[in-house]
Amino acid sequence: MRARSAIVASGLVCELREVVLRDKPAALLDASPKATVPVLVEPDGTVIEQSLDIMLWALRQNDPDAWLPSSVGKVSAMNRLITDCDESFKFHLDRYKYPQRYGNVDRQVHRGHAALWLHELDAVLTRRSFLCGEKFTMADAAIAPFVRQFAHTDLDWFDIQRWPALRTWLLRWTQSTLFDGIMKKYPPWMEGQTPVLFPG
Ligand SMILES: N[C@@H](CCC(=O)N[C@@H](CS)C(=O)NCC(=O)O)C(=O)O
Repeated sequence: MRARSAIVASGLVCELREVVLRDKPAALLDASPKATVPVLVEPDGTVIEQSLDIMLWALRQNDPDAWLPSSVGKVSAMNRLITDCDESFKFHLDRYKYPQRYGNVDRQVHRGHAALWLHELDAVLTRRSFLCGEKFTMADAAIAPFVRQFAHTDLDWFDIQRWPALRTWLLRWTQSTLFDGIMKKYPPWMEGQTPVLFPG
């Protein structure tokens, strides 16, 4: 979702190869043995295998909506938010979602830790409409997919939390045309098929 968002925002068009994670094609493993998605292969064969790097790759070429921060201070603010998301929130989110994959940890404990950060985000979003200001930027696009995952793990619980600003922010994103564009489903890629373009 991160990579697709930035590609849509940049106006670039890529060939998209949808991968089913339990049946990874050899071409993915050849390009990127670490075998996670997304992976972007540039025309010269350079492989980019981190979602954030793919976002930067796209937005540094073209950023018509100014998703990238415009000052050093804003870069640090964005990096701090994304690092908190990827290093701490995601750790607890994974254990809240899949306690059995982590030795049957207590999912409520991890939900509690993750929720502390969501309280902080709600406080930020009470002061401004989006994470880094009054417009949607890379920080929102990078973080919203994980907040949505958290919400959908137990929607009834999420909905009764006192996070009005966070909920409004999430809803604005899930009701956007950007969200529709990145959620479009594609059949799994097969060797030799006609290339599928994204956005298509
Ligand atoms: N840090 C990587 C994480 C990528 C990642 O973990 N992707 C998941 C899917 S969202 C994956 O490919 N998992 C491998 C698997 O389930 O086999 C990034 O942001 O690109």
